[in-house]
Amino acid sequence: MLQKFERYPLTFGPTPIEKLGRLSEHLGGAVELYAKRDDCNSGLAFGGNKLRKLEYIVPDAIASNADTLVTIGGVQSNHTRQVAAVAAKLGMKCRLVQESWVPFEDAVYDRVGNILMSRVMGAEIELVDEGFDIGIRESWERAIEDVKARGGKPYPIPAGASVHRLGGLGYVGFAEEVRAQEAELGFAFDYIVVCTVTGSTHAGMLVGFARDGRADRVVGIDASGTPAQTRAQVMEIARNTAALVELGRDIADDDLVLLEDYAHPAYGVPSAETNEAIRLAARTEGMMTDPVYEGKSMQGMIDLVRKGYFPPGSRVLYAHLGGVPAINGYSYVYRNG
Ligand code: 1AC
Repeated sequence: MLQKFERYPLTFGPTPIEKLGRLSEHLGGAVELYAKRDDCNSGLAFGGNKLRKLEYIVPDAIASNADTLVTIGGVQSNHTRQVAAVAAKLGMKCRLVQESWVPFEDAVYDRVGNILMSRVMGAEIELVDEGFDIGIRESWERAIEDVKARGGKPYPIPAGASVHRLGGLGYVGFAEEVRAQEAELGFAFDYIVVCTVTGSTHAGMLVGFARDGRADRVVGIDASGTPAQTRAQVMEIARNTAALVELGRDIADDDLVLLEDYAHPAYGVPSAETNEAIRLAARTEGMMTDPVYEGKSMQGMIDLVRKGYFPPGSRVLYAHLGGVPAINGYSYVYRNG
C-alpha cells in the first residue's frame, strides 16, 4: 500500500512482537496478550511511534529545503522529543512549542524526561501557558512565523505529526508489518489495542487493517479526555489517508472503536487504575509504560480482559507506542514504586 511513498529510514526495521505470558496468566489465562514493541524501534533518543510517521514526512521536509523543524506538544511531549532527535540526525534546527497541556504539578516536570532530552539535543524550546487542545494552535503558527522572520525556512509538523498530509502513512505500514509477522507466527491477532489522542496512529491502523477487514478490531483507548474531538480527528485523518493510499473503500464511522472510560481524571493525569496497570505490566513483564499514554491503554486492555470484552481464546496485540521518558515527570507519584 505504501510503495509509491518515499521513506527516510529512522527506525531499526520491523519491531518485535513479544508474548506477555505472565500478564496473560495473571489475568486468568483465557486471553493471550502480546505486545508490539514500537517503544524499542530506534536508536533516536529512545524511539517511539512518531518516528514511524516521520519516516514518511522527512523526505518532504528535505525536498522543501527547510532548515528548521517546527512542532508542538505538551511539556512532556514524546512527539517533540522525537522531532528534536530527527532534526539533530538530519542536521536541521528544531523549534519546539511546549504548552501546559497537563494539569499536574511535580517539582521537576519541566526539567526531566522528554523535555530534558530535547534540550540536550539542541532544540529551541518555548514554554507556553495554554491548556490541552489537539487542534491547530496559535502558538505553533506564531513560532512558524517567527522562524521566517529570523530568516529561517520552517517545516511545520503539527502535534503528533497527526494532521500532516502524510501523518497516517506510518501506521498503515505498521499493519502491513503485523500481517507479515502473522504469516511467520502462523496466526492472526483478533484485536489490536492502541492509545489514541491526536489520532494518526489509530487512523493509520484503521486504514492498514481495513485491507483485511479488521478496521473495527483496532480498539482505541482514548487518553485525551476530549473524545469527540479525537474521534473527529481520527476519522478525518483515516479518510484522507485511505484516499492517499487508494484503499478502494471508505472508512465508515462504525469502523472506529474508541473507548472513553480510561482517560479520567484528565489528559496526562494518571488515575489509581492507571497506576495499578503501570505497576502490573512492570511487575509481571518488566515492561514500562507511562502515565500519559501507554499506562492508560494498558489500563484499558487489562480492564477489558477482566470484563470479558475479548472472547476466550482471543489473541490481543497491545501496540506499545513508547513514551516512557515522561514517567520521570511524575517522580512523586512513583516515589515508593
Ligand atoms: C500528543 C502528540 C503526542 C505527544 O507525544 O506530544 N502524542
